[in-house]
Amino acid sequence: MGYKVAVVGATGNVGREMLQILAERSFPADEVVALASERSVGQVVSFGEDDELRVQDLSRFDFKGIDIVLSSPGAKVSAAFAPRAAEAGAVVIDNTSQFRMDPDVPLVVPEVNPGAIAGWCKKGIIANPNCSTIQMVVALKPLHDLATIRRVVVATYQSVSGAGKDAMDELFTQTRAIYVNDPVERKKFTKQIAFNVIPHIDSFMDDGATKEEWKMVVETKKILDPKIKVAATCVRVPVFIGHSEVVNVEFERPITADEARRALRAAPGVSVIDHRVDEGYVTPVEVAGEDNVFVSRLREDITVENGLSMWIVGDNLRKGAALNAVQIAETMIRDGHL
Ligand code: 11C
Repeated sequence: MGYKVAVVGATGNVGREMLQILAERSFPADEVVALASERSVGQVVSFGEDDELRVQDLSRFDFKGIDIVLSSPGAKVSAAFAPRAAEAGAVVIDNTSQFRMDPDVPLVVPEVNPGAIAGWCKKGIIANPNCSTIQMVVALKPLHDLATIRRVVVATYQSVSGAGKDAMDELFTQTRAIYVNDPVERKKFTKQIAFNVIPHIDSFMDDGATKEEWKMVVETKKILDPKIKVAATCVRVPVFIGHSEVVNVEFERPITADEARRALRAAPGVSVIDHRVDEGYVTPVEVAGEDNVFVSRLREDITVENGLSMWIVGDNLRKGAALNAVQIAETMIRDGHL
């Protein structure tokens, strides 16, 4: 017998990807329900190549009988519906920032801390980390196991799909407007995004960091190791899908680029494409639609003790969001939690 699955936020970028990935991976579901806010009710969303689902109203939906909820509706919506769904007996795997730092909610990347899933029963909720954190910790985990990471300095180059469908439209519309000499209109982004980069993702905090940067710091500590220091600068770039990161790491012990490459090649969820020639590295347009996190440009950094630099790229909608959530559900089934 299969599971009953509900996808919340089914009309959004991540919700659509969740439905696609459930179908693609033949997730053992007897029934899949698409839920969203009242204004999307009646819309039809694709489920795999051949099927379609009619969107139902989240606010009126009775979660009784649902086993697994995969959700990405926005933090406020999750705050309101997730406890209700968990109360009705479902496990909620939530992709928003709402529950990530709750000590009673595990924050999980299956390749990194699958053991944390056991804590799901405290609230019936598991949090999916932020996309820029996920792809970084997948690559850092095997290196941490090898030489113990002390400090990470990361700069991100994040695609507009992380900010939703409207943001993707804004990049397209602005790019077109510039080509045809129309006025450039801003809606979602605080500055022009076409042919530009914006060092600002999510809201500003009191210390001058943005919330996106703060998330990379605290989520890395919760998932990988509270002792790791992280300095992050998050930047939006005019790329549709795929986040990239320049990551500089300081370790406790010496580690060569060759050792790191070998460890990364053996690690789950990582592909190393690192040839020191033209085209011997990976860019975001090449990883859109891929499941793995890709590492290129690995090299020793001799300006610090035991330092390495690298370039990490991942599909932010897949491993950075929907795929990670589905993998959490798959791990729960494999390990007998469901
Ligand atoms: C972005 N990382 O690229 C964000 C999107 O906390 O889940 C995901 C925000 C979050 O804009």
